[in-house]
Amino acid sequence: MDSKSGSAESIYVPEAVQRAAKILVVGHFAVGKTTLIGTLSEITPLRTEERMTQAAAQVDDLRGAPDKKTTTVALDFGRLTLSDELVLYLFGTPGQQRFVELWEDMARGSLGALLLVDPARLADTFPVIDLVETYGLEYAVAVNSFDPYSQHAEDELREALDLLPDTPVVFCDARDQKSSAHALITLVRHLLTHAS
Ligand SMILES: Nc1nc2c(ncn2[C@@H]2O[C@H](COP(=O)(O)OP(=O)(O)O)[C@@H](O)[C@H]2O)c(=O)[nH]1
Ligand SMILES: [Mg+2]
Repeated sequence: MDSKSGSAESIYVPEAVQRAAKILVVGHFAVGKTTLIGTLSEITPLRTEERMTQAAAQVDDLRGAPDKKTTTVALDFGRLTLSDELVLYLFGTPGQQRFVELWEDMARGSLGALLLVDPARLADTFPVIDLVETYGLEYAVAVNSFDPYSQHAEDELREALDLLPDTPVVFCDARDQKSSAHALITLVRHLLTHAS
């Protein structure tokens, strides 16, 4: 897969594409959703980021990302052609609880979710897992490791997040195309095994 190949950015979906799938990229504030979609999307992602005001800084916990200046107010949108016939539409969905109503719309018709997790802020992931489960979405966990020196064992993480044994866990760097693609493909494989 080489999504950024071609002389110019391919804006239009090739005619051969028969299937489109909607995938959500979910996770708490500042876990890397916008970064991952930007890394993977073959079109310039549509972003609805806004500069954070001091008021939002009170609401959005900045402990893990003190330099973060923008926050996703609605969603990110990107596109990735996986094969000649299958195109994925990626929707980055904010994890903040105040966006709960959005989930209702976003979850409709989506195949599943890639749940981004920062192992240093596991507690922030619980409400997001609740949302994913409330809307009955199949998901895979992508651990976006911000601290290269901290090693997190997969089984500890599974236990902490109380994951089902067949929920995939994959480690990734949202800034890296190969790594992010691997995480997404892990989700798609999981979804395919559950589709029948
Ligand atoms: N070190 C590191 N920083 C990252 C990684 N992914 C995202 N970031 C940074 O973390 C911050 C929050 O990421 P962002 O994609 O905006 O998070 P979002 O709120 O989930 O959309 C940004 O400054 C990113 O550049 C990663 O894998 N490693
Ligand atoms: Mg964002």
